[in-house]
Amino acid sequence: MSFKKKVALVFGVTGQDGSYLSKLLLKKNYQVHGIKRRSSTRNTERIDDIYEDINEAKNFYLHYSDLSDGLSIYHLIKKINPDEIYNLAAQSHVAVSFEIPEHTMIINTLGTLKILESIKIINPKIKFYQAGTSEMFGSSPPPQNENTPFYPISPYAISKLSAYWITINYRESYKIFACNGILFNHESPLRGETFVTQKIIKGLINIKLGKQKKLYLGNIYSKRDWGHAEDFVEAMWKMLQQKKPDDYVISTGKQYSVKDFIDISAIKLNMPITWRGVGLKEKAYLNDKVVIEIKLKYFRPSEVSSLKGNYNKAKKLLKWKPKYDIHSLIDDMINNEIDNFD
Ligand code: NAP
Ligand code: G4F
Repeated sequence: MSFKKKVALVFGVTGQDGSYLSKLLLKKNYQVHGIKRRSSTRNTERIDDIYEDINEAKNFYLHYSDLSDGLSIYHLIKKINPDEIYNLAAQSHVAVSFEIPEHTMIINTLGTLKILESIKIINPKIKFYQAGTSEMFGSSPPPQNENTPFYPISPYAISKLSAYWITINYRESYKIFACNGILFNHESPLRGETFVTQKIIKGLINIKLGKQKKLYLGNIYSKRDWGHAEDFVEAMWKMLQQKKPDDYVISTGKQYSVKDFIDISAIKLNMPITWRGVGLKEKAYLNDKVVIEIKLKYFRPSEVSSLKGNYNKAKKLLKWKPKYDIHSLIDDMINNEIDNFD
């Protein structure tokens, strides 16, 4: 008996989630195609290890494209004709979206439209996953679930909410198996360096080992529901294996402030910091030396102050729950950073 290998196409393969998802799919014996965009420096660091594994490398293919380039998206989908498409590609930084709102919309919103329109024309049987976000809830108070009203308050969140509705529209109008994941923050050792968790971990370790004097941050009182990317990509895959397409909140159900994240990390690193001052003058001290300062430039024009997801629907229908908690997440990030410290 021979089984046909499933084929997946991953947009955003070079990102944090793209790397974890590709590895998961390869373990499940998929053939994985990834879209990478042209850049002047290498952008494949997060997936280089796949090529080093002979078994994985033979099922892994990279192609150049870009979410701004509708024709290349169309031609690749036609050539590969995958069973499943995961759209993880995005201008994913909320603060940056205030600086480049037009680009954020073009990539996050119209890019999603380009993929779905190609699926509609080429093969509406291709299943589609859209990377939605808890940022879409914006100023709607926690706990947030699939029925919570959306109130996006950044260009990023608005671009993603529009992509969310485009995905639903193609599901309802053309019967495409299209799902929105509404994922709360998820981190890992592969998290980009300008997101707050990785900035804190790297900053504290650099300070401890004498490579950096201070860490500068913005609003340390906003609260997030932080999970681990390894857990969350499994939920993406599970959504596409259901009988019916649907939308799901994926989260841990626990909430911590940025300051909590700093304090937990500092304790784990054996750095007994103390806080003094308020507002922009609040500072963290280590042995009477200032190690963390607050900088106005890291504040956003509008801030999502409180996110905490209720993932009951995913637990019930996808049989999904997170394995990592905040402690095992931070341990993983710290251990990885220390192992790779140079
Ligand atoms: P990430 O690390 O920033 O990765 C984004 C990916 O998109 C990268 O591969 C990037 O390529 C690619 N990309 C950016 N612009 C592109 C373009 N114009 N054309 C093609 N590819 C482009 O993000 P992530 O944390 O893995 O998140 C994955 C997705 O989930 C994103 O859509 C994000 O918005 C969404 N999301 C993330 C979280 C989270 O907490 N991580 C939560 C909810 C939703 P380069 O490597 O070349 O930059
Ligand atoms: O790490 P962040 O930049 O993540 P944010 O804005 O919550 O967005 C991430 O999660 C979303 C899901 O909810 C994704 F859709 C999105 O793609 C991205 O992955 O900031 C977290 C919090 C914010 O409140 C921010 O204001 O940390 C605060 N913060 C304080 N100081 C900082 C800093 N954020 C960053 N990036 N840098 C700082 O220095």
